[in-house]
Amino acid sequence: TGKEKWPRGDEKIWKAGMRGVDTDVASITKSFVNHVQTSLARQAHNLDDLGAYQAAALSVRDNLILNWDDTQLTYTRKAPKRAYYLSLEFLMGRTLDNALLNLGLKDQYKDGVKELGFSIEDLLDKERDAALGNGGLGRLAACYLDSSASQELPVWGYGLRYKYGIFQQLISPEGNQLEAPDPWLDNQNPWELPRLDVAYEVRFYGQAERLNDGTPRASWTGGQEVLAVAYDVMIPGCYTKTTNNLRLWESKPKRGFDLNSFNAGNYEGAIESSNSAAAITSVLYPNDHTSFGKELRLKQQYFWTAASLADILRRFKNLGKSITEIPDYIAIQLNDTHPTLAIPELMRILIDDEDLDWNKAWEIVNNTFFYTNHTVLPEALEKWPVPLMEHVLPRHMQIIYDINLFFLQAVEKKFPGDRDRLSRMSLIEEGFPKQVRMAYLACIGSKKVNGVAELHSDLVRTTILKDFVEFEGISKFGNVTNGITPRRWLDQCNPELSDLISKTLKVEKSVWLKSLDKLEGLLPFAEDARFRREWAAIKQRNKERLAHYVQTTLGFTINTHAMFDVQIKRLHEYKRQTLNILGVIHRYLTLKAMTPEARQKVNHRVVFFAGKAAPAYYIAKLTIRLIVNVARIINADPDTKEYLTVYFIPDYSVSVAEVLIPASDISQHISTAGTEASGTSNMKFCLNGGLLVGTVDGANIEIAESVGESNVFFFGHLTPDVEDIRYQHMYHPIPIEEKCPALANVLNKISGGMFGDGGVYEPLLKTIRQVDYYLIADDFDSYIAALAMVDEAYLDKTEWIKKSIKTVAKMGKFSSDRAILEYAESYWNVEAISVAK
Ligand code: OAK
Repeated sequence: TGKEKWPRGDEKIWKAGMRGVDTDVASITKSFVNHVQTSLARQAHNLDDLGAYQAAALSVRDNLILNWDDTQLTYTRKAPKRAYYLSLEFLMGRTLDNALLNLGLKDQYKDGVKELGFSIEDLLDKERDAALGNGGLGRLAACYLDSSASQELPVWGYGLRYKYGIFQQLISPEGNQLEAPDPWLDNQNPWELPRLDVAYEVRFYGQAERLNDGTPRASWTGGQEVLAVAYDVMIPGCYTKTTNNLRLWESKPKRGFDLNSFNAGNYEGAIESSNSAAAITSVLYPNDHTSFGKELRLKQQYFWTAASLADILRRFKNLGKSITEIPDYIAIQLNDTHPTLAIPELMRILIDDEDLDWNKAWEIVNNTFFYTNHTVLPEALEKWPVPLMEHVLPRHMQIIYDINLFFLQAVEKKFPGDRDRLSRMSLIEEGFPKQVRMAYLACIGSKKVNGVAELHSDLVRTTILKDFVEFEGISKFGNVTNGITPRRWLDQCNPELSDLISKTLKVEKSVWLKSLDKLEGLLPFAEDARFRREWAAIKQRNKERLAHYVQTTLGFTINTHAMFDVQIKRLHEYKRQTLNILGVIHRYLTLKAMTPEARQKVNHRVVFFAGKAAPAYYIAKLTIRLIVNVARIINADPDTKEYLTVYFIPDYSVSVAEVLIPASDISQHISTAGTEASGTSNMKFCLNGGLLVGTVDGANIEIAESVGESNVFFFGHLTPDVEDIRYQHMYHPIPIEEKCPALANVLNKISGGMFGDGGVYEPLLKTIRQVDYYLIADDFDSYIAALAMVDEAYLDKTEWIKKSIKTVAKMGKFSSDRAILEYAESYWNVEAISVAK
């Protein structure tokens, strides 16, 4: 009733019971043993590393839960404006190490488990990644949660609890990518709290009928109803009590199964409806930058946005405020267009359930949502077929039509008679079938729209949303350059470097990890020879750690005295892993043509690739096959293998990235100019002292502005030229032999069978020889020249280390703390709020 006395019984006894694990080693071991025996029902004599990991996790979790509880209570009592980050993907990776570091308990747990006969590293290694995302967009969401908690911002994430995350990647002996399911929940997940009592009904299909009673209301009935059940994941901030929440929804049938069908002997029918409900959150779609228009995907999007909004509004209603005050208490960030249905859904609630008039409802919606665009690639821009929408979400389709009508009326008023403009800007794209343009809906329904790096935000303003800028004014369209959390991407993945930085700056980690600009204090140490030696020694040990990983997982022995050159990211034509592997072949051919004496002067290089391809992306999979087979041939060539080797590391993941990134000397971010919205791994490499080889694209540009252009190896054509070059490809093509003989030679070697059956690669080679949409041939020579500059620079080890130090020193801007504070201050109007100790 809300009027009951709290707590029941004697408050003192309650308080005495509410305590976490004390942070001394003795208390930690006690709690560990207790969890082994009671929570896990296991014993000392049969406890393996997995069990020990679980016990450690449960013990750490005890403290997280108490912090989480205090945080949520503070939010409830103080009722600040809150922000909600809606993302279909959260690529969290592992949690235990991150939680230990954020709580400042790593050393104590290390000692504690050691006393009990375990090594903390072995335990950390037992944790499976929570891989509920494809790539950049999902990992960014995870970094933003970490930063929100660390900066004490009242932010919750909302997503889906997929039973299967991103597929596991296997590589067949021929070099083909094979996909296997990722049953990440099979060992139980200690980091989630099932909230079986927090559940909402979500409807699909059925009939929507306008009431036609002088209001815009309609009734939506029938169809399928499923249940959304909440699972909460605690998000600890760094050296703060603030522990935020990530709420993930699981779908369940509303009733166990249909008893009527069951009793009538229709067993399959009874089970089928229950299976169809469970299917909604069964698997993450493994597409990155492609939208397929599949019904189940649409159901995922609606299921998640409807449950999240219901939950957000229930919390808001507990405040006892008027419904029109929603924008004073709630900001909702849409992570790309995937949650755009939240816009018509909030309209539906305000109109059909709350009985507001259209304009009032639209004003509330318009002040509540914020939309971030993460790509300008046309194939990634979501469009939903109108017939599918009408079938699955009939009421929302009506609302979208109404939004469109009022919107186009306003456009017509501002630009009278401009029919072209109306059809360009319509939420409905004409065609067979008609389609709903989700980016446009997200744009007009939001208070602000932003891109994720300066160049990208400019492209959003001048290309895909140009008409909308002209109509709504430029001030609605901003930029928030992405960031990464320095907790995971420096302190956790590179502990030695993090310790050296603290020691050198004489600043506590609790301070500089949350004010990353402090890294600038490293600048003078670039001139300190002893410091440089320590810096280089750490890089060397990180290389050895990576070599050990490769040795134990793949069985290869790596030359750790070579330069480590890394490209790890989703496989995509625009990211141009092909350019890299073709460059490798070119280097190999050059080495082969040298005398043994000449070769001795060549910089030794180990090239690493890792990344997954969407299962249906044929060309991307072919690129993997090429890389694997080039590696097979080159690594076995006695003439050159000392100077050049290539590895494809299978099953790329957040935790694999944590091993690869600190070991790199250079990394490659070589997208065709104008195609990579931002990139975030570029930031991770630089923060770990690796230098960039890159195109003038995305956040590479801002990184170079910060660290100095002399510390980045740029190459390739610039964004404004790309369109003209593509035009030339179409209408005045130059044969590749003429345009780039070096590349033509490489392609011919592949066709000729140097790396196995050349015919296999024809479809891939054709994309370059014929259309070359991503400008491989146009950029090849300047790419090879950039790599030559890298070789040249690497000869002078002292200068190289100076570059590395200066780069790290200037990376402060790229902390996701800076980015999330920009969202909080300039977009959401949400303030930090501290949780009493
Ligand atoms: C995935 C699916 C649809 C639309 C965008 C994406 C995506 O992952 N975009 C990536 O977002 C990252 C975070 O903003 C950027 O750093 C990448 O450049 C961008 O490709």
